[in-house]
Amino acid sequence: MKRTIQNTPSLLGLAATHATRFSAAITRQPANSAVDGLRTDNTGAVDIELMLRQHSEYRQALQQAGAIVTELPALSAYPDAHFVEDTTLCLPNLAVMMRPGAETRRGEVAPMRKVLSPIFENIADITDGCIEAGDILTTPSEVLVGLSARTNQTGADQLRQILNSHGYAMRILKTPSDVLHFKTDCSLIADECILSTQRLASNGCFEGYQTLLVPTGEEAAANLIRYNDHIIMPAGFPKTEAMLRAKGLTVICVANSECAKIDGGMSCLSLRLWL
Ligand code: CIR
Repeated sequence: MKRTIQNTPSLLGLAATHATRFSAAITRQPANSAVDGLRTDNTGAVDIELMLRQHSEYRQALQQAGAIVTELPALSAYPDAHFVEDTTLCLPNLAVMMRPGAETRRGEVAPMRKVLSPIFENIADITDGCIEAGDILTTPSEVLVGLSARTNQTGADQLRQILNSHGYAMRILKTPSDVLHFKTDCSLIADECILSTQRLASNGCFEGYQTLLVPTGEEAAANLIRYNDHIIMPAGFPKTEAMLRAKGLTVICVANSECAKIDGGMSCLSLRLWL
């Protein structure tokens, strides 16, 4: 049964599970080459200085939410490498290294594996097909994977095998065709509540969850993160911000104009984990 929250702040209360409660985060400094990051539309030149300032604000927001942040050095050979989320699915006691569908991004994975090896007891690798973790939404009870131009059935099937062998349930869904990643259009905002665009939620994929729809015209606000008891969202979406605050959530807004030009949002910029 699909439920839509009307006015129940208590349902969005304190973060309690591995899907919302973390202690650490990993980010990577944008390289000067980030101006050449992959993009679907040309919405203007990227201002690298401004991107660096916005990235620094993003790290501060994570710290304000309680994260110990490790900032990795820029990788100039990989213009999209600061979108660290796409390289790895992090779960308690398990990291799964992705195999990006974008060939120019495949080389980002090995350096991240090196960083994570001392942290995770179990590390698995996607070796067949392709999958980017921007297409993966972790909830307390399952892992949702949206097939997209970057994530195919073969990659998703291999991930399912890995996850099932570690006791995690996984469900395969579809990302709308004109949307880059599954999580471009949705976020977990509380342990049982998903914020989604209408176009994604309308296919019924979130049945069983409380769902909150992003106000029309603010679809780009659907990608945000819940980190402990804070929501970190992009600045410039007043209706979404007001809606979340009205539900009792503590919101931090971070300017994201420059990453947005190369299709990056709040979740892409960090790996969230437990140390
Ligand atoms: C790309 O196209 O791969 C990057 N320019 C943006 C990646 C955004 N990552 C994400 O949504 N998880």
